[in-house]
Amino acid sequence: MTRSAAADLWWKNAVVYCLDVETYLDWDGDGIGDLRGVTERIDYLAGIGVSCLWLMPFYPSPNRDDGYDITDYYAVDPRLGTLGDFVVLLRTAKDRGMRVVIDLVINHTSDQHPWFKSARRSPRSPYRDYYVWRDEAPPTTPAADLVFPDAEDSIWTKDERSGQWYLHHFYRHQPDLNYANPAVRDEIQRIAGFWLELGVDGFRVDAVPFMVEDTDVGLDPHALFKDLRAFITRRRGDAVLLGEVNLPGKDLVRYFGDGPGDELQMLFGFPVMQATYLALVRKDARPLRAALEASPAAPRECQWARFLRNHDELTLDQLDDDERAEVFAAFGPDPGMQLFGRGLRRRLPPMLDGDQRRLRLAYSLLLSLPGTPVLYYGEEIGMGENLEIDGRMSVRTPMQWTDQRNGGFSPVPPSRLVRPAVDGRFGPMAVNVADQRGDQDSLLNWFERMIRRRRETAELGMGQLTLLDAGHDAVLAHRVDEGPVGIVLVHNLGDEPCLVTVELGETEGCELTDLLEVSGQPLGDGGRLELKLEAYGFRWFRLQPADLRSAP
Ligand code: TEU
Repeated sequence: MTRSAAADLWWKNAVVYCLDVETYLDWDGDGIGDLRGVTERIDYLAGIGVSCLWLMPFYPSPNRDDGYDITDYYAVDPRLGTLGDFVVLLRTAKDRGMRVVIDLVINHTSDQHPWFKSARRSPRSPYRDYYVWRDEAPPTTPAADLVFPDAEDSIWTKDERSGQWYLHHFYRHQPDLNYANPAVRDEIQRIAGFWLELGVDGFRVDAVPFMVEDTDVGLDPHALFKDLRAFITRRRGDAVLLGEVNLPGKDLVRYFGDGPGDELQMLFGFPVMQATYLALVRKDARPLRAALEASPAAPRECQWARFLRNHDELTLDQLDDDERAEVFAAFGPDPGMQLFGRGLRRRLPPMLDGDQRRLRLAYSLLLSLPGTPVLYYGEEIGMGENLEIDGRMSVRTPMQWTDQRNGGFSPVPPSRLVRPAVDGRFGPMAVNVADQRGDQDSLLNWFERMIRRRRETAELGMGQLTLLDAGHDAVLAHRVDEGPVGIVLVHNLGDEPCLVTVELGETEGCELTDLLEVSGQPLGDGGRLELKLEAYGFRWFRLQPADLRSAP
């Protein structure tokens, strides 16, 4: 694969970084992060190798679901800045070679959106059918269908004024939009078209599986997304749709679409993410191996988004009850660490008791699985969570820049912060950008080196996965081949060193380059890779014909 060809499919070798504007950096001194703060940190992000930002919702909102309840799709929450600030952020990012995708929250609006306020005023409102209504009392919602069981006992709520019930898969203040209505589909295209025209590079599409109910007679979600993809591609040829589709594998891959992929170019690999946690807990690679075996390769123009957590609860809803209980027991034994009966409201460093070996093993896996890595802000320095904050907000605390007040996030008194900072062992006094910048062995500098190596290894984004036999249940050995180049990776998830022998097949005339450290030629006779892995150790190699020129 030539680098130029890889560039055409930029999303296949991006390094994505998700941040929440309101918790990243408070530039105007009101205790709330803002767009200007993010702009001031673009060089920091470019410096660690981020090539694409994912900005969580920054639109006007009552903020009852942290901005995923929108009242105006064409504006910026005045607490966070202006459209002018947004354009400056975009241009600054682009100047550094960084793309920007934004959250497209189109399953629902806020109940304070003018459309819904009009719709509920009168059944004759032009916006009435922008939403989903029913006359008769709804059936009971199965518990498994309640996304927020702590707050809702049904996905329908009665609107007293009209006496009808309206659909809301999330909170009752988030009424679902009605995709059977062509006017809604037109509105969504206008919204996406507006932000594309401003210069965004695509969208993270929120809550995809909820947008079209299987009871929506005659409405095919895949037709809807083929339509949306065709639209964004007409407006911007290389714009990307990154879908939040938390479904099991067979249903999940359908959202890539048909052929080379004509729906969502990128999908979060929820099944592999969840299996990774089970493998980490068991110190056994087999759950991860099984998930990778069950996960089909993405179509040529599509890509798996690899992640270890997002801004929500760390969902383990695709594990079985015993497996989930196993992860809960190891990583979140206190019920206050668990959420919705399916997830954890913790970040990885506290779950691993700060063990840098295991942390780096986990993120080496994230960076080396075939796919595009997506980091959640603060992972690069090993931030923890603040369990004193309710629900999912425990992992959405202010970014930790220094060991000064509020971690350098804001100059205001702590009581005026948008959200309390983390305290203690994983808080800013111990974990912050400034301290780690100066320490070559810090997690931050480790990430910078590893992300650089990932970006120099485009085969990981373009190539085909083969799982290898390492002879140890604790070791995941895989290779990703693109043309004549094979990237070979071994990860020891166990807490004991082990001798690993991996058959690489025909290697006559090939050379093996150690991509992470200077080491001897572990390539034995007959294409056998033989090496010792420390506890939680990992190695990356490039195997290629000796006469082939390649990256350093
Ligand atoms: O989440 C959709 C959703 O279903 C999640 O709750 C998911 O089940 C869980 O995170 C496991 O992946 C999206 C946003 O990510 C979330 O923050 C919003 O609250 C929700 O949509 C409503 O917009």
